[in-house]
Amino acid sequence: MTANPISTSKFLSLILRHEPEAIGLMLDGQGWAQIDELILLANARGHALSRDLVEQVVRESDKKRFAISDDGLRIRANQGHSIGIDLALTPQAPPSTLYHGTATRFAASIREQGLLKRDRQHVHLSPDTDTAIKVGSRHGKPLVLTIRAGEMHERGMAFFRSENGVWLTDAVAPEFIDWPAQE
Ligand code: HQG
Repeated sequence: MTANPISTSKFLSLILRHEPEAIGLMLDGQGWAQIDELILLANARGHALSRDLVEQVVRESDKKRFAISDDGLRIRANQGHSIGIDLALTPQAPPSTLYHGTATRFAASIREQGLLKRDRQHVHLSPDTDTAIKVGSRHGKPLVLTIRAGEMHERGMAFFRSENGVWLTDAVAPEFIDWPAQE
């Protein structure tokens, strides 16, 4: 049974970003699920979920991973999807510099190919180095790359800012990446 906030957050990430069909849930084109339906379907498959638990996870998520609609009826993941969702974000000008946290083992490949979105819908960029170190540590020894986002934007690349402050773009070519001196 899924009952505590951390396992519930992981379960909601899986369902709302990657595999809604695992419990027979349908998301709309912008990634929203009906909360009542989500709860019913989850419970039917042995994942203890309640309105209170959903609200607690949304409220307490350290990265604001989820949003509840203004009418309180629907929930979606703010970013991180692998399935074809149009978050309907408006392109906006990024700060001149953003950061990407990765692991040292990916360095050679990134030098050659730049940053690719791989299984996700976007390349994820952080507004500060602390966040980038955390993101990179998930994959191994962290490596923080500096991305000249302002320059990319001037050259016509679109940037989006998700509701939880993650910057999203399609790809980052090697020429826009500055490497730390010791890498
Ligand atoms: C790497 C978390 C080799 C890329 C975080 C990363 C984030 C390459 C990995 C969000 C490459 C993909 C996303 C290339 C990229 N060669 N490796 N050409 N291009 N990579 O998990 O950015 O906790 O899909 O550097 O906070 O780590 O889930 O992306 O290391 O916002 O809410 O390929 O997930 O949020 O890994 O993380 P991921 P990410 P949550």
